[in-house]
Amino acid sequence: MIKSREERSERLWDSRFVKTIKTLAPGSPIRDGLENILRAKMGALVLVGDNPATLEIVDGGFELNSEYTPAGFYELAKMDGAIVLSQDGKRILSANTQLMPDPSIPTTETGTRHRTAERAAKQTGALVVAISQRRNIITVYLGQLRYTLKDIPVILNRANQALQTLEKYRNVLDKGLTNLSALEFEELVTLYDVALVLIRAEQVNRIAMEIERNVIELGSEGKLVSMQMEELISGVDVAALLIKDYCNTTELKDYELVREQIAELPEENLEPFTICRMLGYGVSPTAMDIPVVPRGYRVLRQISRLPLLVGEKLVTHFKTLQRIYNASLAELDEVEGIGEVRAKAVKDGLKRVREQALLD
Ligand code: 3AT
Ligand code: 3AT
Ligand code: MN
Repeated sequence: MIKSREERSERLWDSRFVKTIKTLAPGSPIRDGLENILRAKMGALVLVGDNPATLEIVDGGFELNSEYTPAGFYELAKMDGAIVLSQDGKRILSANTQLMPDPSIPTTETGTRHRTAERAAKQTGALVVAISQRRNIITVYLGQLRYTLKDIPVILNRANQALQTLEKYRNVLDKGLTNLSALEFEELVTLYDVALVLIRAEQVNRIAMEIERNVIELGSEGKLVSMQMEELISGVDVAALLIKDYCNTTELKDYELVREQIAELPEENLEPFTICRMLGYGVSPTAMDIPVVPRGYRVLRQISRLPLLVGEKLVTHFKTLQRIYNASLAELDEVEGIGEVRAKAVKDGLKRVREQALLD
């Protein structure tokens, strides 16, 4: 299975870190408590974890073991020291404690609260959150990672700008895809055409992934952005379909490999020559305009109510889009999963997609 956009975005953004950001996102109980402290212009040091190795660095304070509530958490933050929460964040284990991580662990922070937070996270691998009283910011330490939570308006602003970029790129991609469809039906596609559209599709994916991260960080404040994004990207992964149509191999697992390679390409390498090579063509940078023919996966997806599996059977049987297009009703009927009615639907559907593409 080709990985969904969200899964890929999580992989690029360490999955444990993403989970942490979700538990600290607006609308979550822990974030509510942290915001109360921030608004009251207080500071805080919070250790989240309950395994013995983590609790080893906790000294003194009061044992509580009571249910976590944002209000209770806020009251306890009025005391000096650190608050310790259970791993799931559901209980307040102790308050007014002193954290004593190994002082030889390097830290780049200056104040004692933040130096302690960074060391404690590095030593235990646990989540430690520090609220700076002086600077009014929340810093998250997770193992070796350090991240400052951004103000919601700042993220919202960034997300909205990204949405505008996404819309522009999406329009360019759509034009490219329609143009490609026209070339496909006229058998005039070159490898270079494919590479260009594939790059556009990947760019749309990348912006969408960036917005996805913003949505995660926005928590309950991110619903509108999320809805707008879903509207701008269709459910199908066009890049994956282009690879299935043109990749110089018929092994399904190779398609997925190519998809991942392209997803991991650094921005500066996202250019036609690299893409052509990844698709399995031994071309030179000056000779990428070789003719290629599509298998038809992408165009078949544009026929409404044609199940994915039936489309794949068609490609397996006929090998190219052109052959499917030229097949008679009787020939289409021979394919497993295709009867008289569906054969007609395929024929009409392809005719419609072709006319549409040649019209634009
Ligand atoms: P107060 O009674 O609140 O003044 P306290 O013993 O409760 O003192 P705090 O935890 O409030 O102490 O810490 C106050 C400041 O003391 C914070 C930090 O700047 C400084 N401090 C505490 N421990 C150390 C340390 N080990 N090294 C350097 N500075 C420290
Ligand atoms: P601010 O940005 O000033 O809030 P800071 O990193 O400069 O934080 P401070 O030295 O001012 O830190 O200390 C502020 C408080 O942090 C004092 C104490 O309540 C808490 N704190 C500092 N070190 C520890 C520790 N090892 N364990 C528990 N609490 C600590
Ligand atoms: Mn300070």
